[in-house]
Amino acid sequence: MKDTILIIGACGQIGSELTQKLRETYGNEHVVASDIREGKEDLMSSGPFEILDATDKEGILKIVQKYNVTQVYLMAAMLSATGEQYPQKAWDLNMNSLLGVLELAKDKHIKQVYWPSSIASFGPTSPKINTPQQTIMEPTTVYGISKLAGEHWCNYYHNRYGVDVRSIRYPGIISWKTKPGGGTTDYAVDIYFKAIEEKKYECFLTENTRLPMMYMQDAVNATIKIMQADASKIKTRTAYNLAAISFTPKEIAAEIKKHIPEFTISYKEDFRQQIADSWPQVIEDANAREDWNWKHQFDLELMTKEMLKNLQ
Ligand code: AKB
Repeated sequence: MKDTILIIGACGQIGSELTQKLRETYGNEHVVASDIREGKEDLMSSGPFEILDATDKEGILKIVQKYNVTQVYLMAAMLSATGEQYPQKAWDLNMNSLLGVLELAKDKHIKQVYWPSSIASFGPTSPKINTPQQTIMEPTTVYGISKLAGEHWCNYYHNRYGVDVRSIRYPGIISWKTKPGGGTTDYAVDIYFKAIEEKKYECFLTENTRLPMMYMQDAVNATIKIMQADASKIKTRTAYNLAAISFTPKEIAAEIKKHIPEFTISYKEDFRQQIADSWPQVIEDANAREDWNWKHQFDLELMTKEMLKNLQ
């Protein structure tokens, strides 16, 4: 029997592009998109769409039964910057949604779960350069705490109940179709929009703040690849480090300037600087490359060309 997939949080930055790619791969009717509110027309009309609160376990079960869902991609989350404004809400959304889906998998309503973790699960005491898969992890944001706790819940449900749950620690994701909301790495998306619209950008991080990043196409490919891998290849059941590019605001601005010479950048740091300073600068991801053959395609140069071409 062909898999039927449910995406929770399908209207978000990653969810929307993941839905599109999964529909291309598995067929529109086999990919059910859901979100707490309506999204873009093409996402809602190209296949089944349901309004769903990610923390409503019974609501999820109803949809799982209605469509005979076998796999769930749980993409709904409150990100790092918004999480610091609403710590309780961030914990509630990020944790209760995951625990509900893991319970449904434990009770055999679904066969496979994807849940994203993040570089935010590391903290200021983790090594900043070539941050290994296993190292000190003492996150200081509520988002990071929820991601680290979530990773261990995934590992627990796998070890104790045999749940097939898979996860990646995403870096900042850069895309042009749907803007991210409430993250610390969002500047690396906004900068392209502003470069086209206004030829200038005021950055909320300082010029030399280096963070791990990735182009959306690579992130979506990695997500589908880890889910399609044979279960025997998935040796890490917390979450895999995943790396592509690391750059600073100054470096991305210099790359944009090659295409838009009049572009200028200025810097005015805010509370997000402290969050960025607590995260790794460059991630080491040998395990993902070895275990399930992960490879990235986009570097800063290629990504910048794609972003500007599509936004123009
Ligand atoms: C954020 O900035 O909060 C996210 C992330 C790195 O998980 N993009």
